[in-house]
Amino acid sequence: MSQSTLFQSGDGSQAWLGYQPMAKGERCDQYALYSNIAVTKSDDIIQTAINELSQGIEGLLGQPAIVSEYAEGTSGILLGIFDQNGIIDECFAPEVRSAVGGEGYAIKTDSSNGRITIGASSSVGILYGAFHLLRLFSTGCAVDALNIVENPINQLRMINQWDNIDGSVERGYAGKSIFYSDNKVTDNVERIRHYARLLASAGINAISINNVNVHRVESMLVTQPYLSDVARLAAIFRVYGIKLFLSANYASPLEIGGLSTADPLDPGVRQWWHDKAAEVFTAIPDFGGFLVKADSENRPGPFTYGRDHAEGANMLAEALEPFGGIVIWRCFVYNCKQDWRDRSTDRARAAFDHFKPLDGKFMDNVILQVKNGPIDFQVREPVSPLLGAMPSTNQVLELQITQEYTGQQRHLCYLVPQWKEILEFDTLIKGEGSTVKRIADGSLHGNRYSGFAAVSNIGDDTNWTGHLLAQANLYGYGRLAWNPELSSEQIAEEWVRLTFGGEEQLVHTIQKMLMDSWEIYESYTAPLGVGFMVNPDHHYGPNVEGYEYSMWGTYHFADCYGIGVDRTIASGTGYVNQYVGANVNKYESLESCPDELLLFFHHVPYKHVLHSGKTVIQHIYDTHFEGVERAIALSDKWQLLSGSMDERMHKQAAERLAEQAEHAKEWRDRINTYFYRKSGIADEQGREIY
Ligand code: GCV
Repeated sequence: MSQSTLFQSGDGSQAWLGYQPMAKGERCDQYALYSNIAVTKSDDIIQTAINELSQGIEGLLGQPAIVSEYAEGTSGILLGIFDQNGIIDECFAPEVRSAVGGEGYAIKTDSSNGRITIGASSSVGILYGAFHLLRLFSTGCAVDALNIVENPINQLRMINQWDNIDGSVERGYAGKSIFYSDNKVTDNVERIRHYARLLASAGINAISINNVNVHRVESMLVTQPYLSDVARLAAIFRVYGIKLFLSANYASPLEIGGLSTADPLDPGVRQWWHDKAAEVFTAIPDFGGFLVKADSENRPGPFTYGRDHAEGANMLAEALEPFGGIVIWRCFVYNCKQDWRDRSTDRARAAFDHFKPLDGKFMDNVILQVKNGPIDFQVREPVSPLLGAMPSTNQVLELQITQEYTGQQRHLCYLVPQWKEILEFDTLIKGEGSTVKRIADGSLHGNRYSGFAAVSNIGDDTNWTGHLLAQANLYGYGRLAWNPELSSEQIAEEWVRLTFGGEEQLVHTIQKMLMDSWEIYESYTAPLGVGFMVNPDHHYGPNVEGYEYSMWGTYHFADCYGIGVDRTIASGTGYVNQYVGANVNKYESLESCPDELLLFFHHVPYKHVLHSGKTVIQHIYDTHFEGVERAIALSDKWQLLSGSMDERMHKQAAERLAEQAEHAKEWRDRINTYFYRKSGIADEQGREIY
């Protein structure tokens, strides 16, 4: 490999915006034609686009870009908004201009006058167009005949930080918060600005900056002096086209407002929130609104006052409405004080049972945020039946980028393939084609608001995500939220090229490692969709009975005869009935239930034969033995890449992959031993089980 293709200055801190110097040659000469940047009219966001283009061009070509105002005949990259300047309009046919939506853009090369024009109907469209062009440059694409029109498919493309003001991050696996330390908003905003760049470059347009579990000090983010600090952060994100939201504590009127109640129907409470909204919007005129976790896992909410979720959410929505704000209300509501002996309470049923009856009762500026599965971001779950089940209510899909249950960024688990499966799932709610992606993009029900939200996976670790390769999940989330039609392979390849350069062997090795990783992780952890089997509280590492007798409702019911949760209509909790049409029969019947979800829906004997032809017990043994071999192979493949990237980056991932291989053995041995002892059935291949 030539020296110039190496990623030279890498410690992972630049993530996918490294812009390493290109090798001299044809492509480099082609890009050099576009190292002038001309602009017809600027503002803060367009200025951001110019800065990004300048930085990218300088990094890639090794020479500074020249920025100027557009003058007749200027060549290079031309930026402008439609209907403001004839020169921009002339570049694009009227039908192209009208096809570009609020956040979209068009890019066109006119090689006769050496110009690439980025046109949009808004400044943020120009910024997204600039990042698109930089992506093409950084991945070595030809730019001499561009004719691109792009619009985001999803409206809300949001990131949720679970950061606490003491500097910790709930379910954070990459160091401390970049936003807070010692009960203060940080003054060190450079890292936050860089984060905004990363997010915008992947297409993110909204962020909530504090944990949904809002404790006492965080509750005061809506009051001075904290509010001025929040406004400072909002300004950083604003120039990247990202709207700022706060997670709100439902009991704020009581806890920080000096009132004796937080009852949503109480006039004093309503007035308190109205005044609060006015104060926040005075400080941050383009504030997004509140994200709320209420009556969930011991957080306060309207239930305390005998009110339902619609009454609870609408009270906040009314307060925010005059200012254009929205309420994002989470549906992660279930009984977290369950008794394992009570077989009629099923955590999986809870969100649907709580919210479905409220369809049509929420105000227009309320959005319900629904986790992708009915339990909690397991390596394998069915799609939540609540998604799409409330046609008259705005919904967004919630994903988890942080790998709480998928290896905590110590194991490699590229989640984009999992998210793709979720998006392609056909709910059948309005007949065939009622896929989750059409619920998320709003086209199925035509709601006012829709989109994606996801829990971030970053912290103050140098490489942002702890495991270097976990950056692919953050990048992939943004790209998928922008365009769910992109394939997992495409996104992986794009990310690898941007992060490590374009050496083909390296690109294909890392892409393949990413693509295999979800299946590998699943194979040595909880089998066949049953979930959990992790250590309580921190959720890392195997513990088959870690949650089996606790209050959280996450049981597998393994005994000496069999395993799995009977959620059928015929003999179980009836959860299956929350699905629609053929999906009901698919999950209800043992014959048609997919193997990978079998134990989520059915309790079966260990000798039950899967569609694969194996018994459940043999499947457990085989996948756990194979999973370890495959985890070791991941580590070996990475070793072969030593020398083809900066040693620091190589080392970061090498250490994690080695740990994964070791830890996979622990998973294998604990799971296999447990089920061997429970079932008394030996491995057909006589492998070592303790
Ligand atoms: C922020 C799970 C996690 C919690 C998280 C909760 C939620 O229970 O373990 O850390 O709390 O989900 O999504 O609200």
